[in-house]
Amino acid sequence: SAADTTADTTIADVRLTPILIADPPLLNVQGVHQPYVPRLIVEVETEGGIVGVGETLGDTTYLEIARQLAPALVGRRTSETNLLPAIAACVADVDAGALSSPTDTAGFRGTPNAGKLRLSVISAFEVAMLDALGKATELPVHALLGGKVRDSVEYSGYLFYRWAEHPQDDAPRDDWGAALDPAGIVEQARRFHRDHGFTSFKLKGGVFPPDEEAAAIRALAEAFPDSPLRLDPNGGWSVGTSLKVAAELTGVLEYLEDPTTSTPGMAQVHEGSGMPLATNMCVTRLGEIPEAFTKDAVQVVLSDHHYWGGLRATKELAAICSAFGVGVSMHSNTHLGISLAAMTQVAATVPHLDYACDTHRPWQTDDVITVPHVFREGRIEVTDTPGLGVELDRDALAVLHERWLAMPGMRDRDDEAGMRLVDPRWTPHSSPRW
Ligand code: GKR
Ligand code: MG
Repeated sequence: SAADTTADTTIADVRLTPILIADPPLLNVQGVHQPYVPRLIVEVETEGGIVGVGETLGDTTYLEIARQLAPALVGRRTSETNLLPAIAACVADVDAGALSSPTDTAGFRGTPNAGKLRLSVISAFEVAMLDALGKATELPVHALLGGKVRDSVEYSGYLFYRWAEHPQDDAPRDDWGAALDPAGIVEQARRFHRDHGFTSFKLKGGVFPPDEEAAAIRALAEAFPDSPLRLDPNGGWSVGTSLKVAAELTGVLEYLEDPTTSTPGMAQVHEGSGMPLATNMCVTRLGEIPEAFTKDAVQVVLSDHHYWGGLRATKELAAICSAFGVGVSMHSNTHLGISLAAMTQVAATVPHLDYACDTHRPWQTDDVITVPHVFREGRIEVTDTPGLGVELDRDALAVLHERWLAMPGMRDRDDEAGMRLVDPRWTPHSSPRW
């Protein structure tokens, strides 16, 4: 009845559970992943008792914003996701200190600002509201976004240089071994291919001198001649170095991702090399689009619903990209199954998604859903189950929250601090490393 529907879509309670998830010692331009990474799980419960779930970054700043936003949603309808930015702007203050922190995870998404942090929090609320709304209306989230245009979404195998183990004695261990040279990277790709069927690969660069990373790409090209390949040094190179690597790897890479920082720098690299460039660092909010697109600085934008403010915002971004003939792919951070479900649902609705999406998920041994996803031939099937099609595993959630309570030192991702345990003189690189 109409009364039941109102009860099912009116928000009665919002619960926030910060967690720590295990992460291997993956290397990047800023340092190394620490043994645990914070995430935030959001539950939105309706008056009718329907629970929707969302997941986003869980560092302290994000958590503070979420704590301010959560109570303001009680009494709203789960369908009112368009109001989230305005509500967040009214209720959520962002501590200026957090914005200038060199260790904020936002370092990988350009300069941090209050608006970007709020959007990342909003994304988890939007997803949780859509999950609840989908369950109330018996529709999958993709149907709430206009319906899927594909039945499965392709992901790329995300390769990292890595140590065999973390330097901390009590850190979780795995059986991957170290990958510190081309042979190690190829071996990692073979395991990803064997276990998950990935046929597209991305190598996280910015770790070793560029010619060593180019050699790893060549070795991958030889081992997987039909696979699209990408290299992402997270802005670790100068324009000159980027031009040199781009020239060397033309025809070998599908695209080069954020070789250098700044829109003018990216524009110079593309103009001088013709190499397609992708970014999750220089186009990170709508205001950065006009300069980047008119200067032809980027040819592929890596959307990320956590960064852009949710699933609807991701679709809007994709539409703008399409108007400018710019491609869309998907960026990822360390994440669990709720995020993977949300990424898959929105990716299923984007017409011109011409590249395999990034995901860190295969590196995570934890999850908070009862039936973790399985990659088949590198793809995740787009479920038609109402909402996101996942169920919260409350026991697992409780364990990971206990870990968060027990380890206050891990509540903010800090790759630089991780590296300083091994190299005390390690400092963040404010200028290109190479
Ligand atoms: O997990 O080390 C990492 C990545 O470097 C991540 O933080 C980046 O945001 O995956 C990301 C990227 O594509 O730049
Ligand atoms: Mg990137």
